[in-house]
Amino acid sequence: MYNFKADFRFYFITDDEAPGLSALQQVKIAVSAGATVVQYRNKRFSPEDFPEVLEIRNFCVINRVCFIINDDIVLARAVNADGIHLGQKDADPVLARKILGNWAVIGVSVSTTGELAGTDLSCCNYIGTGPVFSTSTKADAKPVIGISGLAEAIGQSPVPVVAIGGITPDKAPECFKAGASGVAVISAVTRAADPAAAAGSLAAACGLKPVKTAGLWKDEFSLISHILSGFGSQDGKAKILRVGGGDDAALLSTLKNPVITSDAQHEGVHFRRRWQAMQEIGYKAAEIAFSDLAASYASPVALFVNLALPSDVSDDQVLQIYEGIHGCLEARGAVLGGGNISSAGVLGLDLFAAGEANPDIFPVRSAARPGWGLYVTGPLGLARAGLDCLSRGDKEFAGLIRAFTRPAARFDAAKILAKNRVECVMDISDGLAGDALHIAKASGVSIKLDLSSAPVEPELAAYCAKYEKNSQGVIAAGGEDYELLFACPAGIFDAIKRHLPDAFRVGKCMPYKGARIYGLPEGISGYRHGQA
Ligand code: TZP
Ligand code: MG
Repeated sequence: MYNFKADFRFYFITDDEAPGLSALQQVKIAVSAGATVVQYRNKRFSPEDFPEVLEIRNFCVINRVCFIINDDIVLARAVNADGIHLGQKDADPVLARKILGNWAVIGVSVSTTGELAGTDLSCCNYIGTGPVFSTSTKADAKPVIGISGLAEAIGQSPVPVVAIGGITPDKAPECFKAGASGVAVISAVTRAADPAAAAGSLAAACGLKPVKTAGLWKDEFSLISHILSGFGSQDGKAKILRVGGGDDAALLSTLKNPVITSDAQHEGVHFRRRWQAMQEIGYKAAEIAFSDLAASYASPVALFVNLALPSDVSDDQVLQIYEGIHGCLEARGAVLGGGNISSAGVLGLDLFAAGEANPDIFPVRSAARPGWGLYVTGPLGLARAGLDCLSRGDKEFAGLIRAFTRPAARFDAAKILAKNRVECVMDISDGLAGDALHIAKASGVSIKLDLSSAPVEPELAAYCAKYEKNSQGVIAAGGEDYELLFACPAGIFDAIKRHLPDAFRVGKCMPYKGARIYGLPEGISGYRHGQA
């Protein structure tokens, strides 16, 4: 969810009667000036306007501006808008939530405290309150409420308040002083003699600076040549890739015992662009593809990336994704072997990683034996908590958020496990509860989880206290930590622990007893990517 105080400061609404400016032109002016939210408001909407709405939506997405549709839930759904704004006489917010889903921002107009008391705000993320000052833009506007009316509504509203109606750069500071999260404007920009200058003054009054806006990606071939040439020399590339990047296929010269794995990262399932920089999306996709190699004791050699590219991404953003991928490749001593770019509905990365096997040992999930302990290489639950913080717009726990956006594959730990000849290993991507089940099933054993001695990182403890979460539950269900889960005799674990002090015991393997997993904290199953 949004951090409304930061993300909703300058809320621009399109004007369907602005002289000489299309809605798209207005949006470009407002967003370049620094607007943080755009609402498409067109009381005379007709289907011919649809392509323009889509273009506005795409422009907002690539420039990280929240895009909201006025009144029309179906239009909001059709263009995949970030949210909807509803008047008192429009559709029910509960219906909007049902149609647009949990992530949608739902705003409702509430003019007076009387109206506030009579409105069901259970599905609502913010209210728009006004007219604070007199306005001629809305013919059927309610009576002016003034700063005192605004302050009164803010005092009583359970959700953030955006002030609206007759707001100009000189009046905006009073609204913020009264506690408004943002100011919404139409005419102060669209009817100004110089709309760009007016939008600039409004942004300044909101404490915002102009931004350099990005355009949409256009040409696959120029992107590919940038990707192939743009990232300096990859050390050792010539040694690994005899032919690659630009030809029909790559000829790898080094692999004796190839280990191949694939992974996917899709927008809306694994990541959201608002939560992560493009570089982080690329870096994480590559690192977690390599995490499967770490769990197999293999060393990364080459990565192949198929990029699914929707029309709401800019050239620069594509290059930023590859910058992240190359950052990971450099850190892991691997090369980009090739890939493909194709147009698509949603942004996605399908990755194939090739590695060289450890010649002595290849660990599997099916090697656990009754009597062995079940262990992990490091703290669990951090990434899931970080995902939850991102979805709440809570930036307090930077370490947790980092665990979600910048996970590290445990090649260092894999080396120690391999040296100690641990034969049963997997990486934890779906959460301890779900992944322990994979080991139990594959090995034909039952596993009794015991998290009573699991360490709770201080930041995770603070998060659990703040949101009244059971830390053992978060540890058991949390996914995407990419620590290694392994089973071995207790004596071997003692030797490992000397080199991996953060490793700890999470349970034990037993002969099959009728159920695969025992001892799950209450209400815990597995982890679903992208859902906190
Ligand atoms: N709702 C209350 S006042 C208003 C709306 C849509 C119009 C705001 O327009 P302006 O031009 O910023 O006063
Ligand atoms: Mg309306």
